Amino acid sequence: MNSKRNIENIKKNYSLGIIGGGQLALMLAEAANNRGIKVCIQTKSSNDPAGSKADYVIEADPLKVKGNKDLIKECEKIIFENEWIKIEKLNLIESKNVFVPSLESIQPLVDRISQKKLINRLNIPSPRWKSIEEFKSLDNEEIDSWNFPLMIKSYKGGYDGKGNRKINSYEDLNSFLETNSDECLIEEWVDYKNELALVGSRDFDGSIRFFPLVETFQKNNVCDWVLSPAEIDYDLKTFAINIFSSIVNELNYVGVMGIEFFYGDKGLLINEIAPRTHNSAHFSIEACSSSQFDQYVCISSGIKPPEINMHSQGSLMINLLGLKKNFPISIKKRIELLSQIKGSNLHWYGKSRESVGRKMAHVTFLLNEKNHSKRVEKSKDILTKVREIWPSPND
Ligand code: AIR
Repeated sequence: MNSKRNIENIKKNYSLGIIGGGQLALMLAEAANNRGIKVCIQTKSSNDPAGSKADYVIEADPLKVKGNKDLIKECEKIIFENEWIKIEKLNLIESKNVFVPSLESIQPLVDRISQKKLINRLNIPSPRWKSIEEFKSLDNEEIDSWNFPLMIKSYKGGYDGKGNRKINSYEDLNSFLETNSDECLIEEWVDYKNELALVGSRDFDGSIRFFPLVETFQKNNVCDWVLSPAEIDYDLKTFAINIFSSIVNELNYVGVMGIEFFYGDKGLLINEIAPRTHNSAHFSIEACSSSQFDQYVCISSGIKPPEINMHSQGSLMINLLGLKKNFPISIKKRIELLSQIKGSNLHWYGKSRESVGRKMAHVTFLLNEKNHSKRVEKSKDILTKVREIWPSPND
């Protein structure tokens, strides 16, 4: 792999700093290691997943500005592993131009309300929504037009369905509005057929590169497995690509972004935008000429990112979530057994604590069948084998 660095006059100790130390930071640090790029991370503890792959760890809560400043002192460019950041505080830091993407471009995406406002402003199809305030001022007739069930979503930190709640009736709605309505919005319920996701990158020159559009399969709001590529027609794919491009261009966004879509009778609707690397493109580590982590590392370190091509006809990525304490097969054994399945590429995140539903690892298989339905068939076979060893806690 080409490890030539293009940043001229690197004056600081590390080329890249990462705010956060979870599995996404781990895979970013691995991508940086592959290119010989030195990384420093800011995370609570060196024992966090990315700790083992970083050249240096600033042990500080990613939300603490003192740690952010220390990171800036050490690193040429700073990237984010997730959007749980305090933009207002980061904006006050003098050398804020070290962040990739810039704070201005990430700002509208860090909370759900501003995300939805952006989506509406660009006229991109998405589920109808209202803030709680606005909803409270509707009259009964207007509320009737919304139909139950409704979806309540929290403004922030709502990944993997955390903070989501289904409202089935007026009684539910009233008790919700009376008690804990702060920092939430109300969304119409969407009956979709498929969930799709598109991850891509945009570099400083404005060039956009895409990973294949994928189909994601969720259980209990959490991604269970991902099939790449999704079987969709050309028009739909073009529409998704146009949506992605409109958003990154509008924001002058540089880095990697993931967009989750619903697809059904109402066509393609944006569910959510993730201003970061995304679970739905983990397959790119094995299946593509450059992974989503490699793209972000290259772009932020001044290396021209490689074009993205898929090495195989398709791929299957399966999430391995934490199980109950008394699960009969130990983690060590589960990993050993999964590694023995032919074609498995296991990524263990090194989390010290297994709790139910926590993302602990994932496994990717390349699929060589030329035909989509054959790839689905093969995926179902593999899923059965994997789930015998490591079931989903959401089954
Ligand atoms: N993450 C961030 N947004 C969505 C996801 N999946 C990743 C980040 C973060 C980690 O999940 O890498 O650090 C947190 O995982 P956990 O298990 O500690 O909640």
